Amino acid sequence: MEKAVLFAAVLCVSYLLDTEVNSLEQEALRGDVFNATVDQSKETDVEPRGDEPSEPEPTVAVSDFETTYNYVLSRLAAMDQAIHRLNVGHYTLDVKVTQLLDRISRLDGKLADLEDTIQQVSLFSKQNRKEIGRLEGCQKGRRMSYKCFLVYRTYETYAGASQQCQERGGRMAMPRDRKEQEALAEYVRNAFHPGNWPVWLGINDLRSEGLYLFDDSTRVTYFQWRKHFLSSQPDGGKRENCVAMSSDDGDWWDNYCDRRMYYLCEFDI
Ligand SMILES: [Ca+2]
Repeated sequence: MEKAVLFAAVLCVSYLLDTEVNSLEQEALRGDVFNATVDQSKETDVEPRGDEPSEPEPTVAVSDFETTYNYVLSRLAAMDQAIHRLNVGHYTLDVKVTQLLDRISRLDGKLADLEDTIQQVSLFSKQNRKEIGRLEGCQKGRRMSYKCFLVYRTYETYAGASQQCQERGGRMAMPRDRKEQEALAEYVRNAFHPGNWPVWLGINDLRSEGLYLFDDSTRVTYFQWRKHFLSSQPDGGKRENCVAMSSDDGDWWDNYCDRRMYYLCEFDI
């Protein structure tokens, strides 16, 4: 009885061992196949084992690689062509930029010439205006032995009148003695008769109150202030620093310099 039980146990253990060994062999076999696949993917000249699939997997990998390789080559060729076209375009652009710079340089030269011409024309224009002003002053105005007076019937401040006279080639009227004062008074009276208008002379005490200077900064020595018991001049103090002549009697009045009125210019003969 004991022998029978022992024999059964030995059979059972033997069966279990066989089963386990078969299982291990199968696992080992799968491991070999896996290793062989990996090796063949690395080295294509290794022969596959007889009981394994021989061709598909390595062939597919090589084919993909070739396809990718060819694609990369074609892209490189396309890029090479694109770079060539860019180089050609760059060269063309460079030539055009050089041509454009040449044209701009020539235009700059012409523009400089044009500016010179405009400046010359402007200078001639100013000189002509002065020449015309001098001719007009002596043709239309009051001519004395060495200068001419002319009245202008446009409203200007003292400073504006001074500028206008100079642009016409003259200066503000500066009666320097009794003879000039009387000639100027007669001219202005006749010009506005029978009206009475104030007209700027080139006399002011802008620099120092009470110190009257002509517009060319020379000292005034002869005066023709209005003398009247109601309104003797000058009476404006520091508020009124520019001098005008009244056209009816030729007397002088001090006025606000910003007041706008007619003005007298004088011109050298
Ligand atoms: Ca004054």
